[in-house]
Order: sequence, then C-alpha cells, then structure tokens
Amino acid sequence: MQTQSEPCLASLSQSGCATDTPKMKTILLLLAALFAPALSFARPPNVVVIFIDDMGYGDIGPFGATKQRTPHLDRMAKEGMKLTSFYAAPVCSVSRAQIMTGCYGARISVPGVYFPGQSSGLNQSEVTVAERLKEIGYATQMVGKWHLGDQPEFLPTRQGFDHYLGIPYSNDMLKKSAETKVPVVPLLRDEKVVELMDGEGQRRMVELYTREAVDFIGRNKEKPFFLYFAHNAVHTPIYPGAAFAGKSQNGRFGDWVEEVDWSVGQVLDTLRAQGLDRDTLVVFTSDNGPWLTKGTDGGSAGPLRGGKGSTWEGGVRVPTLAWWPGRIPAGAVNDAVAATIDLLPTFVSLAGGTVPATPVIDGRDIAPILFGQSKESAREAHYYFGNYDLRAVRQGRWKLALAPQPEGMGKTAVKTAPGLRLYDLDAEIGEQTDVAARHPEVVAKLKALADKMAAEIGGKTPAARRPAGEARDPKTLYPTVDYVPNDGKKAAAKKSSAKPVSLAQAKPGDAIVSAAAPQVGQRAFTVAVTVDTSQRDAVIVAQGGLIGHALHLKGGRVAFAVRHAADEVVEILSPAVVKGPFTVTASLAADGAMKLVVAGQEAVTGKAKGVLPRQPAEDFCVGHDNGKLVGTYAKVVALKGAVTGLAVTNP
Ligand SMILES: [Ca+2]
Repeated sequence: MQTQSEPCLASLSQSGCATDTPKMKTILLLLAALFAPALSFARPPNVVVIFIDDMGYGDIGPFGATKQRTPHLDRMAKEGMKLTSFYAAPVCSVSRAQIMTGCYGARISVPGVYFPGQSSGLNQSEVTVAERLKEIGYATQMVGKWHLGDQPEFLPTRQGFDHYLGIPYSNDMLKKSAETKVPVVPLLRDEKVVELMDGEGQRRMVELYTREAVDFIGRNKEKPFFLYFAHNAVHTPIYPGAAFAGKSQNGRFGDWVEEVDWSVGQVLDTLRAQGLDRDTLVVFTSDNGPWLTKGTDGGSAGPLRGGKGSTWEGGVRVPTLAWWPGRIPAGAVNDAVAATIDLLPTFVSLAGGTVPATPVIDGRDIAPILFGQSKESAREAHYYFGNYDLRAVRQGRWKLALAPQPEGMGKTAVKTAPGLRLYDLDAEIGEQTDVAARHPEVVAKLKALADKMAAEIGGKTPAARRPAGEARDPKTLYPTVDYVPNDGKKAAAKKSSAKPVSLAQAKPGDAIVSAAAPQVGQRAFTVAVTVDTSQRDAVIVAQGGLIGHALHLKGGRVAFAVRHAADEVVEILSPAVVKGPFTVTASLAADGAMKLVVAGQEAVTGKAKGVLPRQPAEDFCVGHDNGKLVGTYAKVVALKGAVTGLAVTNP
C-alpha cells in the first residue's frame, strides 16, 4: 500500500520536471507546503459515517432545533464543520445506495424503497465504498439499517463489510412471525437472524447498535477502519429507549433524537478515549427529510419546503456535520453543494486510494471543502431525482425545478405552474418565489445540464443506467404470515365486508351503470382488490368522470385518485413498484382522508376535499375507463391480467 503523500508529491514533481527552474521549484515547494496539512497523514484516517433515518434539516441543535437537546451534536459542530447544502435522496434505499456507490440511485437502478422478501437489491457487481476501503486495508463494519436488499446475495457482508449487526430494512417493515404471530423485524449478525424484534423490542435498538459501534472502535485501534453506523431511528414507529422516553420537550420523536445524540456522544467519546480523534473523520447526516404526514412522530425540515419523498429542499437537504479535530477547521460552516454521492470518492482519496474512471460514478472528492480550502461545489451541478425522473437541478445558488411535485410522501403535487421554475436559494431557502422570468439565461443553462443528465440516467430509456441485482426465489429472512400493517383497520375492514356490493365476479372489461354501481357519493368507502398483471401502466378500476375515483398502475406503482372536479384531483401513490399478484386497499374517509395499502407495503395517506359530492354519473369500470378520465392517467391502458376479490364497501 502506498502512503498518502507519495502519489501526490510524485504528481506534483512530474508536472514540475519539465521546467526545472528555481522559480518553479519555489512554487512547487510552496504548493507542497500548502497541501501538506491535507495530504500527509501519519496513517490513512479512520472513517465513521453516522447515518440517521428520516431526520429533518431542523431536527438538531446545530441546525436550529430548540425542542430537543442535542449537546453532543452541538459540540461536534463546534469542533467541526456544518455542511448546510448537503444532499441525500428523497427516500431511504436510494440514499443508502448513493453512499455505498457514489452514484445517483437512477444510475444503478435503485429508484425507490426495497421491501422484505423483494427479489431486487443493489447489484453485487457495484463496487461499494466498503469494498474500496477494504482493498486498501481497512477493517470494515456496518451497524444498523442496510436497506439495499434482504436476499443473502445483497447483504452488507457481500458488499465489503467484514461484519454486520442490524435490521436490514426499515423498522416499520414488521411482518408477523409464522411462529409467534407477532409482527417483528429481524436483527442480523452478519448473515444470520439472531433475534426477531417486536415493536417494544426496538427500544433497545439504539443502545444495542451503539455498543456494537463502540466495541468495534475499541477492537481496531491499530488498523484503519471504516464504520458505517446507520441508525433505524428516527423513522416511525418511534421507540426511544427507556432512559430517554418522556425526557425531551418534543414528545417521543424528540426523545429519540436525544437518544441518537447520546449515541453520537458515545462514538466521539470513544474515539477521544482511544486517542483516535485526530485520526478519524466522522460524518453525521440523514438519509432524507422528515416524514411530514406522520405529524408529531415526524421531524422538522426547519426553514425548508417539503419533506421525505419530495425533491423540494426539505425532502433531500439534510443536517450534516463533519468532524476531524486538527484537520477540519473547528466551528466552520460551508454552504458548498455536496452530497452523499461525494462520500465514496472523498473517503477513498483520503485513504490514499483511487477511484477508477469506470464504472462511472457521480460523486467527487470533497476533501477541499471539508478542510476549509474551498467553498465551491466539487461538481458542476447537483441533480434531484424522484425515482427515475429528474425533478430539479442546482448549481450554486440557483435551483431549477423541472416539474410540479408533491411536498412529501402521501402529499399531492403542489399546483405550481407546470413549466420550469427557478429558485434563488441564497435569497430564499424556502422556495416560494419563482424567478425564472427574471433570469432566462440561468434557466437555459440549467435546463441544458438537466437534459444531458436526464438522457444519461433518467427516465425510461437512459443511455448509461446499470442494472439492479435480481435474486431468484426471493424469500423473507424468517417465516412470516401475511401481514397487513394496521391490525385495527384490518379488523374494521372485515366487519364492513359483511355487506359488500357484489363485484366478486367482476373482470377486466366489465362496466356497471351508475345506479347499479357501488354507492360512493356523500359517504366513505373502501375499495379492495387483488390484481395479477405484469403491466406497469393500466387502469384497475375507474368509477365516474369529473367526479369519481380510480385505482391505476403508474410506472409499476399503484395510484389511488379521488376527483372532485375537472381540475381537482388528489392522487396518492404506493411507495414501491409491485410485481405479480398484489392486494390493494384504498379508502376515502368521511373527512376526505385517503389511505392506500398495497401488497402490505407502508400505508400511504393523503387528503381529498371530502367525500364525493354525489354518486358519479358514469359507469363503474373494471380494468378500463369508458368515459371522461377519472384518474390521472393520460390515456386509458386496459388491464391485461386478473382481478379477484373486488369489493367496494361503506363503513
Ligand atoms: Ca428514510
């Protein structure tokens, strides 16, 4: 292994050899002196990433939180650097793929969230940051939430980590154990399930993880190490440990933030106690913005607009701190645009390695930003993807939004003008004022950048996207029984199914006239159906026209639309692409609350104006829409496949 200083000095003297003048030598010496503090390490630095789940831009003290106390993060910021324009992705798995690979999720076919037992995951052929550091001689350990596939071939131990302890996906992805019938998540040690953890069991999670992280540091004093510490906290359901429950001024969410802060303190204190603080870079950040529809169980994006699931700033700009006493200037603040994709090249470069030109990565080395030598982004622009769609691009102070978008998961697209919108983030961080008309040259420049990136890795036919990993015969990590996330709702649905409208034999192509159709005017209703199709876009059911509701497939996900008028439609979208037979339950409550549960995935909620004002005049159509379009599909694609167990019930 080469030491860090050799290649750099070699490259400096190479460029100087051709002009071997005293003046040039002086310049070279000056240059060497200038860069020496950043480059000549006694040893490659240890690297620790502390990654929080669903923590918003406004959730910790250094970023303005006042309700919960975060003394350890406050100290970390005081001793290190606050990165105020640091970006993750809108949802969990994508952010994690970005850290691991240095690529936008769209480049490596990680567009959304993985679910337990899903066949796909991060492709094993991708070279992760753990693999890159391991080949340089690092000890590598992961603790916590992986979320890049739960099939054996996708686990952390197959992607460069010597060891792993954690829940391999989100803490709300509980499935009923076949044995105990209790909803649980699996705790893995390396590749083995060592515990099935129920909800209350999660109260031990932060402490358990922290102990593992601290032990790992203690065991690896002599050798450079990479610790990827990805908390499941502070994602719902919120389960603060016993020592923290009820202690904050911000409910159980604040309690859990305070516990995470304690955990950060444990890690930093251990580094200090072991005398490793001056040899260790610690980055603290979050995977996406706050989950706004969770109310007090969701965090805060502070001054930013939107939250998790959105490419408004609140969905993707995350509270980030970098700490390395003696290297990173204390108390520094840097607003240069940087992102999780930049961590891989930065860590590899600090470790004295190089990232080959192929396979292409999107991130760049941000060491000059961390060391206070640059206030400029290391990249020409930052690109905001929502799934595979490029939604916005930022360069410096300017952000060009390419399409209307929801403010978060379960929220509807904001009715902004459908054209290009330009925001001046330096002037107004909250993205309210569209200044596109005043800066046509900026719009044109950013649009050209966006078009280029979209052609490369965005949309349906990108030039340079690499494939996802696909596992054969996927199964869950432990035997489960089918589980619908909300037991209360399940029981209610069962009760009301005593008087279903008779649709059980309905099949694609059927249409039922209004009077004989399920009654959905001025009342709450629930549509339940099982669909088996390989289509990505198709109508499942559509009732009505200018007033009505519809279920349809949109890019492989299920959409539930409620329309009150021609231009008044609210649509919510299931979180992940579905395959094979899947169940759908969609309901509109008396107060307009919408809920969609697909294939046992996380429920998605939304808010329509209220119940439908009257029974829709148009037909109830199965697998097509024969009148005015009620859903948000541009044209009707008939469903090819099977629809079973269709029922529309009123509670
Ligand atoms: Ca998340």
